[in-house]
Formats: sequence, C-alpha cells, structure tokens
Amino acid sequence: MAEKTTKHVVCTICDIGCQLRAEAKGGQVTRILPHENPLLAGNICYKGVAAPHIHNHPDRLRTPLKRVGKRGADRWEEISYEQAMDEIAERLSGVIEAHGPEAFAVSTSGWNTQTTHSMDRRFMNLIGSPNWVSGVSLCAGNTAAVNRLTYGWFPMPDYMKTKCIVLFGHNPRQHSWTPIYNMIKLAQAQGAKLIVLDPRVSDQAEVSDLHLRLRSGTDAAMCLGWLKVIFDEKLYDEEFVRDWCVGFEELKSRVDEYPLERVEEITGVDRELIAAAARMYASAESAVIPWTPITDQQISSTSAIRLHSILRAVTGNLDVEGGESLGGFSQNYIPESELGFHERLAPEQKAKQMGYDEHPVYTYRVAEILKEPTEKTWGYPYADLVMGCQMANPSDLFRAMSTGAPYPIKAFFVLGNNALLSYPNQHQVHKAMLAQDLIVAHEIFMTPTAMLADYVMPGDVFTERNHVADSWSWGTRLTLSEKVVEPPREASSTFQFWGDLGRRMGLAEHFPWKNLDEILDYRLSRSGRTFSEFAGESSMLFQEDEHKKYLKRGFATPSGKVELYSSVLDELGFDPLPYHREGPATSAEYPYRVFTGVRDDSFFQTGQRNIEVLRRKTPLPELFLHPKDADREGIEDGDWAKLETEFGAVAARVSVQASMKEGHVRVPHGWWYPELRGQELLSGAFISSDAVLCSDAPEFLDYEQGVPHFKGFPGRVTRTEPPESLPRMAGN
Ligand SMILES: Nc1nc2c(c(=O)[nH]1)N[C@H]1C(S)=C(S)[C@@H](COP(=O)(O)OP(=O)(O)OC[C@H]3O[C@@H](n4cnc5c(=O)[nH]c(N)nc54)[C@H](O)[C@@H]3O)O[C@H]1N2
Ligand SMILES: Nc1nc2c(c(=O)[nH]1)N[C@H]1C(S)=C(S)[C@@H](COP(=O)(O)OP(=O)(O)OC[C@H]3O[C@@H](n4cnc5c(=O)[nH]c(N)nc54)[C@H](O)[C@@H]3O)O[C@H]1N2
Ligand code: SF4
Ligand SMILES: [Mo]
Repeated sequence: MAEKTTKHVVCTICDIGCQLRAEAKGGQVTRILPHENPLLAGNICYKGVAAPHIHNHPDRLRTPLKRVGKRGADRWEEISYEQAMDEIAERLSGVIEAHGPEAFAVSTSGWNTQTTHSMDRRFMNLIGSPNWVSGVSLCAGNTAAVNRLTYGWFPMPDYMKTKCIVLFGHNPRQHSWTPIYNMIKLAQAQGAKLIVLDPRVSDQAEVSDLHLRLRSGTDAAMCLGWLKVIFDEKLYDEEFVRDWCVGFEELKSRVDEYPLERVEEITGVDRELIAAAARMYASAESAVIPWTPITDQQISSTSAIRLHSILRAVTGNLDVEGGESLGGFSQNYIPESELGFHERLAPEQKAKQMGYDEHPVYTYRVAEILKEPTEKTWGYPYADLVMGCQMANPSDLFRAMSTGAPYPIKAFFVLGNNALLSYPNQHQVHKAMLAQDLIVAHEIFMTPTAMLADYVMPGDVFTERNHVADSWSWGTRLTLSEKVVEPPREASSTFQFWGDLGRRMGLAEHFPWKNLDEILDYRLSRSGRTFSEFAGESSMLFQEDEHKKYLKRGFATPSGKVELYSSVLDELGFDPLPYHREGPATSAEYPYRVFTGVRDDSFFQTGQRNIEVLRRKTPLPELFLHPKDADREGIEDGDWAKLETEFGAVAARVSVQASMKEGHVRVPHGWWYPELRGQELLSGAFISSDAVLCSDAPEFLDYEQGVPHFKGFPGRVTRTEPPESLPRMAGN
C-alpha cells in the first residue's frame, strides 16, 4: 500500500492564498484539508477542497502542444518540451529582429501561476520590451500605483485591531476570499462597526451597521461627500494634516464644490445617511477602508482610489494600530523589485510603453518620477507592489496588436491568464490575437485564449511545486507551500519557462537558478534560512510591524509628505485634485446601468467551468434583475435574456432578486463553456462573457490610468431563448 503524505500548501486557485494541507497517496493528491493551526483552520472554501478534482482532471495539459490548423482551429500536435522551447526562442528572435523588442508583449496576472519570481520582467527588461500587461491593472495592481501618488506605498488594513471597516462594494463571503470574510466577522465580534456602500443588498450589507445604496459608478462623489462632512465638522486629524499633508486648502476648496445636496443627487443616497456614515468613519478610534476592486474598474477610478487614500490620511489612520499599515519590503525575502531588473530597461524603451503618453499612472512614466523618493524611503527605486506599478495599458496594447499603430506588436505570450475574456472589448482582443505572428500560452487547461496560440505549454499547480508566498510585497508575511506530488509529464512552472527561454536567447548569466528550489533559497537568503529549513521550522514567517515609520523616513512622494494635491498628476497635466466624472448616460435605448462582478462562489474568475463538482453548484451564468425591472421587461425568474450594449450582446439566465437595486443589471464575469469545445467558436467564449459588453472607447476610460468602466455602463435587456448549442443542463 502506498504511503500517505501530508504537507503544508498555499492554495492558488484564487488570489487570497489560504494556508492549507494537501494529502497525497500513490503520486496523486487525494485530499485538501484545513490548516492545523486553529487560527487558520477556518480559511478554506469549496474551491480549495475541490483542488484534487482540478489537479487530477483528465483534461489537464500534460505536454507542449504545437498548432497545426488555422489559428484558433484548436488542432494540435504534441511535441517535446525541448523542441517547443527551441522553436519559441527562434521565432521570438525573428520577431524582435524584424520589428524591435517592443513588438513582444506579455499578459499574465501571476495569481495562479505564482512562481514567476519576476523572471518575466527580468527577461523583458533585458531584451528591451516594456509591454507587460496584466489582470492586476483591473485589480489591486492599479490601486497600488494610485496609492503611491498620495503617500508612496500601498497599505494593508489592520483588521484584527480596527474599530470600523468600510467596504466600497467589496463583498467577501464564506466562499469568496474566505480569510477576509473571517477577519471581518472577527472584527465585528470584537465590536468593530461595518459600513457598506453597495447598490445591492450584498451579503456584507446584510450584516452592516450602515448600508448606503449608491448608484453604480458614483464612489468618488460619495467620498467627496464624506470629506465635506469631515472638513465642515472638523472631524479630521488636524495635527497630522498640518505636519504631514500638503495641499489641504486646495483640497478643501475642491470638496466645497460637493455639498451634500449635490452628492445626494449623484449617488442617490439620502444626505443624512451620507453624513451619518462619514461621522461614524471619522470618529471611530481607528478605521480601515480595505482595498476594493470596485474602484479599480470605473471611470473615476483614479479619483476614487485617491479619495480612499486621502480619507485614510486625514482621519489619522495611516500606519497606526487598527488603521492601515505601510509595511515596506520584507527583510526576509528578496523582493520582486530587486529581481525584475527595471533599472536595466533603457529610457527610450520605457517611453515606448503602451499607455505611457495618454494613461501614464501605472506605467514607467510615473515609476520614473517616483524612483528617487521610493529608494530613499523604502530602499529600492522600483516598487513592484502587487506587480502593478510599471505596466503597459492593455487597451492600447490590444489596439496596437490589431492595427499596427503606433508600432507593430507581433509576439504575444500569455501565462496563467485567459486574456480573451479578461479585459474590456473582447472583439478587439480577439482581432489582436488573430493578427499575431507568434502566440505562446502557458496553461493548465485548453482555454479559449490558449486555443488561439501557436504553442501551449503545460503548467504545474500548487501541489506540484515548492513556493514561498509573499503577497507580492503588499504585506511582509511569508507563507509556506510544499510540493506533495510530481507534475504530470512535461508540465512545469512559469519560472522554468522564462529561465529556459533566457538561456536559449543568450541571457544565461542572468538566469543562474536552474530550478525553483534554487531561486527560493536565494530569495530566502536574507532570513538566514534555506527553503527546507523554513519548511522544517514553521509554515509562516512574520516580520514585526513598526508604526508611524514616516516619522523617521517621511513618505515616498516627491514632497516627502502625504500629497492631497498630487504633484505627480500636476506634472503629468492631469487634475491634481480628486473629482467625480459621470459615466456614459443611460438612454431610452439603453436604460439600465450594468455592472460586472459579484463573483460566482464556485469559480475563480474565468476558471473551473470544466470541474464538475463546482459546475454543479453554478451550472449557468446569471443576470440579476430587480423584480420591477423584470416585470417591466416581461422576464421571469429562470428565463434567458439577452443583454446588449452599443458594443455587443450576450445571453444568460435571469435570476430575479429583490436585493438588486432597481435600474441595475448584474452580469457575471468570465463565462465560457468547456463542454462546447469543437461545437462553438472558441468553446462558446462569445456567448455569455462580460468582456463582450465592456467597452474600451475613450468615453468609457478613466483619464489617468485608462481603466475601463465596468460599474454602471448603459445596456438593455430582453427575453430570449436559451442558446441551442447548450446541453440541457439543470434548469436550462
Ligand atoms: N472583463 C473583465 N475582465 C476582468 C475582470 C472582470 O470582472 N471583467 N476582473 C479582473 C480581475 S478582478 C482580475 S483579478 C483579473 C484576473 O485575471 P487572471 O487572474 O489572469 O484570471 P483568468 O483570466 O481567469 O486566468 C487565469 C488562468 O490561469 C490558469 N491557471 C490556473 N492555475 C494555473 C497554474 O498554476 N499555472 C498556469 N500556467 N495556469 C494556471 C487558469 O486555467 C485560467 O485560465 O481579471 C480582471 N479582468
Ligand atoms: N468565489 C470567488 N471568490 C473570489 C473571486 C472569484 O472569482 N470567485 N475573485 C476574487 C477577486 S480576483 C476579486 S477582485 C474579488 C472581487 O470580489 P468583491 O470585491 O466582493 O467584488 P464583486 O464580487 O465584483 O462585487 C462586490 C459588490 O460590488 C457591488 N457594486 C457594483 N457596482 C458598484 C459600484 O459602482 N460601487 C460600489 N460601491 N459597489 C458596487 C455589487 O453589487 C457587489 O455586491 O473576489 C475575489 N474572490
Ligand atoms: S478562498 Fe478558496 S480558492 Fe481562494 S485560496 Fe482560499 S481555499 Fe483557495
Ligand atoms: Mo480581482
């Protein structure tokens, strides 16, 4: 009988990284168990439990595949890893020779693949390409970049000690970001107040002390209203503002342009309730506004994120107990900021980065401005916070890929990211991919994006590799993930991919680590431990947090202070003060405000639709409609409906919910149908995907970062028949 082994792992099915245990027998993962530490044991959801179904799935990619049919035809031959890497290196060199290194672009989010260790950025910086795009431009990465404008870092909320939590939409649940859900529950049990701003009665809204049902896309106006109350009633930390903030008077005059009558009109929330919430937040002994994707993805994104930063600062909640901690780099783990080699990319190549001129906030343009203060305060010139502070703009990139302007992009590598469905304007992304000379995908399953590739490289998963998770420099805690089984056949890590490519392209001296264990020992060297010592000692490594570090070091901004008035935005020619901008208006033709999101419990983003135990829980995509809107449109619960914008149409089943806000429609993210492989274009990637509806036209983009408006764009909904090609699934 085969021996059972159990090891500590960090789940990478979603991006929150629960610490779990994996049990294996006979070379296969058999079970996922909660961590034995009682403080961590509640951090597990049913996607984590389902990991053996994912990792042992018969459809896992196991060998490299080379395209034999037309691009997208999904016809392949199996080739060896060596042959695939040789051919990829040769063809990439050809593209670079013909069009320059900037013609090479990469898309990855790194959430699931984890183990890239910034070797992608190192490779690109050495060959000369700035065109790295990511899902983190819509999620936390861009928030990190915008936070830096105000106080030079991206803070982490101190949930365990706080007295007040404010959730702008953000809705962690038992099966969505379980550890955050558990921490919010614990904080409430310890007496913390909860304020939720959400158009719907979300799960968090149900247990909140105050719920503000704002209109989708009006978060910036809401924050301006809060500041109006806080300034008028002198609820701010006058000493901190005097000593550590610049631009208070200018900000105050801007805030005066938003009296509560105006904010009530924009947000649709009663002014008394707005004032009550602002008072509750500002007068709490300590308070946090945790990061939220809702403000990452709307037309006033830069202002809304800045306003969260400003609220934290003026209420005295920065770098204090129960507030928001500015952690700095880990002392125990060499950060990606050192590994990525951003200093080696020539200034003229940085200036070619897509988005550099028009939407510069998360590009190299701002990274260069913040280089000196960042080095002075935090010890490195480039801050790779959640990977997001020196990215190219995806919409500009995909446009260039399909049109050749302003210059050609001809090679596209996509790793652990279902790019076709993960950015705005899916038709544009599709066109862009069809126009490439070389596409390489690194995947664990054949996704619609991988179907468009020339080579598909098989990826390993978290039970098949050693790893130390560091939350991408957002926090300083290190957690342990040990390999329990070997990856199938030729599956391997993205770390291996970049090293093997670099060595084939004359960069061997910069890729000295032959495998993951070597890079892990290198990154841990400053802790005085090797990976196996760390694994033998504990499953977590903490770094003591010191508060009010700014007293010694200042803030990593050009002025060294909290910039309420942003000198960087000013220098770039943008409004240096936050403002509300209204998204494209609804009309008689498109009368509803559509938002994407409310994550499906059963899946992470575009993944797992092929995992039966999970799919059974959520068999079909659902549009949420308010009962009155459903009546008006003659649609009943369980009917199928077509949702249309000016840019495209999708279909999904309707769930009529009294918790929805009238006039709003929810469209889920990331739906495609693995079961339609071979029957529908790219496994039904155009049937229900939100990315078909979301536009990347200028009037839908935030000015400063160029992020799309996913929260409240105009659409219309009509009853329709279920798509013929869908097998009759439960309820269809
Ligand atoms: N239209 C639209 N776009 C969005 C969003 C939206 O709501 N609407 N949401 C945004 C948000 S919040 C985020 S976080 C990003 C998420 O973007 P990503 O994190 O890139 O998520 P996915 O695009 O689903 O791609 C993940 C892919 O990784 C593969 N994978 C999983 N594990 C591994 C592994 O170990 N190795 C390899 N090689 N591959 C693996 C999965 O099969 C899946 O296809 O998307 C953003 N994009
Ligand atoms: N099971 C599961 N869990 C996940 C994920 C997953 O795919 N599946 N993805 C993970 C990732 S990457 C992310 S980013 C998070 C996202 O998860 P959350 O942060 O919870 O965000 P969403 O689920 O998109 O939407 C949350 C709420 O925002 C509200 N909302 C819509 N428009 C607006 C608006 O304009 N303003 C405000 N204030 N609220 C609005 C919606 O009504 C909804 O209740 O979930 C993570 N957790
Ligand atoms: S919440 Fe679930 S999917 Fe996400 S890391 Fe934890 S167990 Fe894995
Ligand atoms: Mo996300």
